[in-house]
Amino acid sequence: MTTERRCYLTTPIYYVNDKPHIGHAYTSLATDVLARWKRMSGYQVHFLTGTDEHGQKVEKAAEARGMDPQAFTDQVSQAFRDLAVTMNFSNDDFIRTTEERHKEACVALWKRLEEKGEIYLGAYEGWYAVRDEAFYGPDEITEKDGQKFAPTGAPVEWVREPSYFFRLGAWQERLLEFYDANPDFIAPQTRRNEVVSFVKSGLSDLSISRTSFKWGVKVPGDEAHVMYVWVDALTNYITALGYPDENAALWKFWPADVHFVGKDILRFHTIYWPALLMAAGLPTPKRVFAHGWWTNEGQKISKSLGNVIDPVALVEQYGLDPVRFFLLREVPFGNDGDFSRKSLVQRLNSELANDLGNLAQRTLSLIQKNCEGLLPTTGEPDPADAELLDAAAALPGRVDEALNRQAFHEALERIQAVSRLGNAWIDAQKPWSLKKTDLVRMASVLRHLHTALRALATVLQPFMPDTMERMLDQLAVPADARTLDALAVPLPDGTPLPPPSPLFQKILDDAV
Ligand code: ME8
Repeated sequence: MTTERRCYLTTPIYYVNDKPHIGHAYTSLATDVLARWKRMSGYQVHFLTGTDEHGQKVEKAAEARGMDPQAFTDQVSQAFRDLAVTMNFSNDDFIRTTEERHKEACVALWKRLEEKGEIYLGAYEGWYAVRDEAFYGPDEITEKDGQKFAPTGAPVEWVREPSYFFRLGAWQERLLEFYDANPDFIAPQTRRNEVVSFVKSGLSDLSISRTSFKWGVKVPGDEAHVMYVWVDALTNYITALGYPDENAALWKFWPADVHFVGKDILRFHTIYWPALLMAAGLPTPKRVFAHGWWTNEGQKISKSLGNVIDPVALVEQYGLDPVRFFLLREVPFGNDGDFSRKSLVQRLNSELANDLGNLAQRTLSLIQKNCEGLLPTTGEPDPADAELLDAAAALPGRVDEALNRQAFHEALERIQAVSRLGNAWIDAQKPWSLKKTDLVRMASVLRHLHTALRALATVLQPFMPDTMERMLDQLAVPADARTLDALAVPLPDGTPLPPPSPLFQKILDDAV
C-alpha cells in the first residue's frame, strides 16, 4: 500500500485594516509556489490563506471610515480575495476569522485550555500597541516628544483591565526542549537563534482577553471579554481543517508543514502558537519560515510616506509572471530586500526575455524551419551532449532540494544556470550551420535542446504558471505529461510542434 503524501501550507491571515500591498502578495506567492511544486510532485496539498478581521486595529479602521466593522471587513477581505485571483494563487481555502466555523474553533480551543488549567482570570496592566496588536514590557518602551513607542515604532498606550491569562511562563522550558528536539522548526537559522534567546530570557504569562472593546470572539462563559486577537488569529490554521472535529475530512493535514510568515510575526508563531497547541494537547506545526522585509527603492514601505507598492498596478505594468518571477528571484528568501523597478526590468530583460525566451524561440524556430515542425530524432550520442542533458535531468531534484528548504532564490538560480547553459550550448553546437553539413547531428542538437527546454518549463510552472503553460504548449508536451515524473518519458519522435511565438516581451522604455 502506498502512503498518501500530504502537505499543509499556510500564509498569515492578513489584517483588513487596509488594502493589500506587495508584502502580502509576497508571502502568499512563496506559499503558492511551494503548493504548486508539491502538487506537481504528487502530494495532496492544502493551501490556506485568508483575513484576520477582529481586534482593535480593525475596529478603529472601520470607525475611521464611519463603517460598521462587519461591513468594513466584508469589503476589505474581498480585496484580498481579488488579489489572490490577480496573482493566480492556487489556495484551496480562504478563511475569514468572522466566519462561524472559526468562532466555534476558537471557543473550543479556549475551553480545552481552560479544562487543562492553562487559563486564569487576572488583571492586565501594561503597554499595548494597537498597530502591532501586541503587549510590550516596560524595558522595551522608548519615548519621543511625550509619546511612548514599542521597538517596532508603533505608539503604545497604557492599558489596565481585567483579563484572562494563558500560563505561558510555565511553558518556557518545554518550549526550549521543543526547539532543541526540532531544529528545523524555525527558519532561517538566525531567526531560530533570536527566538531561543528571547525564550531563554524568560516568558511572562500572556494576557489573552480584552474588555475595552467589543470586536472579537467572545470568551465562553464571560461575554464581557473578547479573545486577544492573536489567539483568535493563530487558531485559524486549525479551524480550516475542521477543528474541533478531529474526524473532519481535512484534519489529516494537521500539523502544518510550513507556516509562511514575515519576520514581524515570528514570535507569535514560534512561541505563543506551539505553547498554546502543546497546552491543548495538539500536535505542533513542523516549520515556521519567517521571510524578510521589502523596502521600496531603499525606503521603508509605509502609508505615510505614500510609497506603498500596489501589486495589482505592478502586474498591470509588467505582466503577472514576470512579477512573480522577480519577487522570488531577486532576494534570498529570508533576507530583507529592496524593490527597485530598475532591477525588475533588468531581470526581466536578461533572464526571461534573453536567456529563457530566446533559447526557446531560437530552438523552436529552427525546428519549424529545418525539421518541418516535427520533433527531431536523436542520432549517435556525442560527448558534448552530456553537459546539457545531465544538467536538465538533474534539475528537478536540485529544485526540489532547494524548495524543501524554502530557498526559492536558489531554486531559480539553479534553473537559470541551465537556461544559461542551453544558450552557451546552442552557440557552441551551431545547429544553424549543421544544416549544411550534418543533418543528423543538427536533429540531435535540436532534440536535446527541446529536452532541456521541456525540463526548464516543467520546473518553472509553479513560478510562472500561465507562461509555462504556453511554453509547454509550444513544446507540444501534452497536458497530462507536465509533472516531474513525466519528464522521464520522452515525447514520441515526430510529434508536431506548433509555430512558436515569443514568451516574454522585453521592456525597452521603462516608465519608472
Ligand atoms: O500580522 N515586506 O497581518 P498583516 C514583506 N494579521 N512582507 C510583508 C511586508 C513587507 N514590507 N509587509 C507585510 C498580521 N508583509 C496578522 C497575521 S497570522 C495568524 C496573523 C507580510 O496584515 C508579511 O507576511 O500585518 C507579514 O508577516 C504580513 O504581511 C503581516 O500582515
